[in-house]
Amino acid sequence: QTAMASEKEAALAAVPSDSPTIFDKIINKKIPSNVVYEDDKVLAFRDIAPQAPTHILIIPKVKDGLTGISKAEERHSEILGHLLYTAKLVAKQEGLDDGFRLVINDGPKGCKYRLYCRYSSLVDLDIKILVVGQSVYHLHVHLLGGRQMNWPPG
Ligand code: IU
Repeated sequence: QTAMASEKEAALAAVPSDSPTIFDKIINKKIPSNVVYEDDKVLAFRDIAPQAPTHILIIPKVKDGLTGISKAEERHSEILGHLLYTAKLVAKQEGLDDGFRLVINDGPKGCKYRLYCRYSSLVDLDIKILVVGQSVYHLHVHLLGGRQMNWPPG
């Protein structure tokens, strides 16, 4: 642990684009992640900023234009079904027998939240980021559980 701790605040508004995202590096294992389920079509890993005791992202390994659910075409029906079926399998694997929530945020108005990250590998840095909108343009299904979920979600 580093002795010095500093704090930085930034705003992140990701631009919708079909370019590779950090999720490609997670799929290719260039960036480590906590994988909980994997098959030839999908990957499920723990969210780095969990919003519930269980917070897992389920993503297609091949993006095929699916930057978000709003870009879905008829040809994506099979992978979309497989993502939801995988969410059910992972929920079971995580012991979420009393309930859970699946979320897909889409586009600039799909989501807004304050994210707190701690980077301690090189420097001890706390970062507060105001995330406005979907932040990673590679379709992902959030699986949230382990606590009572509220409605409306805000
Ligand atoms: P979105 O608003 O649905 O686009 O949120 C993206 C999610 O991806 C968010 O919950 C982040 O904490 C999460 N995430 C991650 O788990 N690992 C990463 O390297 C990055 C984002 I960047």
